[in-house]
Amino acid sequence: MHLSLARPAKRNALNDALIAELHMALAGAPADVRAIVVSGEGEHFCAGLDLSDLSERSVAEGVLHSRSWHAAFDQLQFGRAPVVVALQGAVVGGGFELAASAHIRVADRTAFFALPEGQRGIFVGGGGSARIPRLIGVARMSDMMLTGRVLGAEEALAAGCCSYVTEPGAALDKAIELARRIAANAPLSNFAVMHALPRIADMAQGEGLFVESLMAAIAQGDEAAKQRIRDFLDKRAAKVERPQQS
Ligand code: 1HE
Repeated sequence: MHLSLARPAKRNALNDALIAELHMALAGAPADVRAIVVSGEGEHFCAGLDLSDLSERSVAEGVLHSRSWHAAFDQLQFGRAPVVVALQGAVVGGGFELAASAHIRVADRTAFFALPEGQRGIFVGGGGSARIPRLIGVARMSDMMLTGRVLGAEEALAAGCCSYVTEPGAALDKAIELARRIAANAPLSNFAVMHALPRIADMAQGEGLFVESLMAAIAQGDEAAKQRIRDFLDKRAAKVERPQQS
């Protein structure tokens, strides 16, 4: 399944309607969807919160607004299938928060990552303070928010903002290629990576190891695992290959 942010004239800035549509599209994903690609139309992935939406919100309305982003991005992270996001140009503020909710981030060389909330007098509200430090650490996120530091694609790769960098214009193709690979995995393995792995990583080690054992036993018991292991032993499955030297 492919979802695209389609407000290029506003650099795909996220207003209430777009957040609601994203949430509904993810929640309504067909039961047989195996991988999801999210991209943005135009030269920029996403300019973050639509600042013209911010105007006169009470404190309580502000909390509810942020919670609506949390619900949408939780649906992205903990939905039916892994999400690969294709990034170009601005990956800024709420756009970075959206990208941080995905399972894999592919950026092209035009991508730049920033958290201008500090300059705008606001704070992250789309889950960024919970998710972005898990990618790049509290120190780097603090630097980006306090000083307005902008990371280019290569710097972002080294920092952990994204996992792949492509030539300009090639991020979507690469994201689709990765999504096809994900879709070929056993669904229960993908489920474990999406739903068990981040929770185990948040647990104390003892509890985490126990939940890992449960998840491993559940996955192994599935017919798909038994079949795949038989295929390997019968030399019908691909070997693990060395990466190609560049
Ligand atoms: C917008 C927005 C927006 C563009 N809200 N309208 N986000 C920011 O602080 C980023 C603000 N945007 C930018 O810095 C730039 O627009 C970009 C670097 C993303 C793109 O630059 P550029 O030169 O390609 O486009 P532009 O001419 O600045 O913008 C084109 C139009 O989009 C223009 O409107 P127009 O009617 O004059 O054509 C802009 O006003 C509009 N536009 N970005 C509203 N963000 C849950 S908390 C999350 C908190 C945050 O996300 S804070 C970060 C907010």
